[in-house]
Amino acid sequence: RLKAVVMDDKEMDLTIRRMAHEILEKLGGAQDAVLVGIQRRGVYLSHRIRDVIKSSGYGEMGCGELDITFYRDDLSMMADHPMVHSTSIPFDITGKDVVLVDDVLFTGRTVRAALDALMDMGRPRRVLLAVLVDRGHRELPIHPDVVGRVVPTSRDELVEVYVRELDGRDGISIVAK
Ligand code: 3GP
Ligand code: 5GP
Ligand code: MG
Repeated sequence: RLKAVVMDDKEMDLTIRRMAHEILEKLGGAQDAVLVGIQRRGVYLSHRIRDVIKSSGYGEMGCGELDITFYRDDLSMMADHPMVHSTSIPFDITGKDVVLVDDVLFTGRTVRAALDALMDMGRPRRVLLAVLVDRGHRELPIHPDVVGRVVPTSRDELVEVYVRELDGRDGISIVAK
């Protein structure tokens, strides 16, 4: 089932640190900017990025969450109709730079749904997309601004992202579905 290890815990830590600094570089600092993590692992990644930015002396960015629930339970079809289910964004995003954070970018439909939800909440000045893994197979004109690793995959593969908060360890693997 395991096909390849993409990153171990040390590489993932370095990658997240680099992504945090790339976000700072693209934003020109952290002022008037917020992080919004998408569902489970994107939320933990957004917290990691916030912590790196804070410990680099750029202040504590606000962190929100978008909880996206798929209304199909067939895993291979899950990405077809992503819907934003519930959200916790405890600040006004109008006029802010919003950094959307997700673990894996695949078809882009989740990000599209997330953008819809964001636009319902306010009018961000700008939205950037940061993803730990871009596995390809886009079905919409959505492109990440900050990428941890481009991982070419086939459709019958799955990228498993482990975060210590949920999985007890950090890392990324490719597995056969
Ligand atoms: P995660 O964000 O916590 O990683 O997409 C919803 C959840 O389903 C994600 O949780 C993701 O890990 C998991 N998932 C695993 N494989 C797939 C897949 O091929 N497509 C989709 N849409 N989700 C997947
Ligand atoms: P998309 O909507 O771009 O097709 O899929 C993005 C969402 O589905 C992400 O939030 C991600 O969690 C999940 N996803 C899609 N493919 C994979 C995958 O191969 N591995 C993991 N871990 N998540 C995936
Ligand atoms: Mg995700």
